[in-house]
Amino acid sequence: MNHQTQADTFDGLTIALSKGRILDETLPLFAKAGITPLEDMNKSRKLIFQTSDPSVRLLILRASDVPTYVEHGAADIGVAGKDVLMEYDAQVYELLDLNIAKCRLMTAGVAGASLPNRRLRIATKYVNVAREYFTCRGEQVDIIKLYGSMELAPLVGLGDLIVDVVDTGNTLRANGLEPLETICQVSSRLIANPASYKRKLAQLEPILQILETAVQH
Ligand code: PRT
Ligand code: MG
Repeated sequence: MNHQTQADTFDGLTIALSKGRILDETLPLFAKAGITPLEDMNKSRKLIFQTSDPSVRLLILRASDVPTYVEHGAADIGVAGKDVLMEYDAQVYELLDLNIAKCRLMTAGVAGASLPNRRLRIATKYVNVAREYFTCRGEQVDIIKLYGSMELAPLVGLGDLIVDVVDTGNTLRANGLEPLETICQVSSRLIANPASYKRKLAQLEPILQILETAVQH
């Protein structure tokens, strides 16, 4: 099903990306497939970018909105972290592990602190991931939903533990926290709208082949 607006007459390939580390690591991959934005995406305030390939355009979204745009066909393909895909469970195809923006979903708590002997409170933006993780371990917890700066929460008594993505762990340590358990490894994935994948396969296939080769080397 395609929910694009009447005003949107573009019939090429629309690719959803997010600013920051995913953009920085994805653009060199798409460049190998001949797709380069016509202006510097990190400097511009625009949200839609034409590329060197007139039949391909790029969208810049919040990382957590990428699966939603792709699920609804507003973007044909996109790049999203496995953490985001696990949390939001969008109906999209996961085509390729791009092996970029790698990190881990982890639990973390105040360094050296012992956990209280009662039902734990978990502060996180990954509420579904956290609930499933603790349920699988047979632990009943209360989840507190946050939208960012999770590292602050346990320092001021909002939750006993956090669930967040961790790369070097420097942000945790800078805030007096320590990483505890790894929930899973995370990398960014190329995702596709199922209908777009069938309808635009001819345009997609050569791009997929180049990306596949690029991430193997
Ligand atoms: O910022 P916004 O709320 O819009 O969204 P976001 O923070 O989810 O987006 P962004 O661009 O920061 O991250 C996009 C994706 O990058 C995530 O969904 C992950 O898949 C992936 N990724 C890889 C990371 C990291 N590494 C990472 N280190 N996302 C976030 N971080 C954070 C980490 O939580 C810590 O606060 O970066 C900070 C530095 O990490 P350390 O451990 O190296 O100190
Ligand atoms: Mg961020």
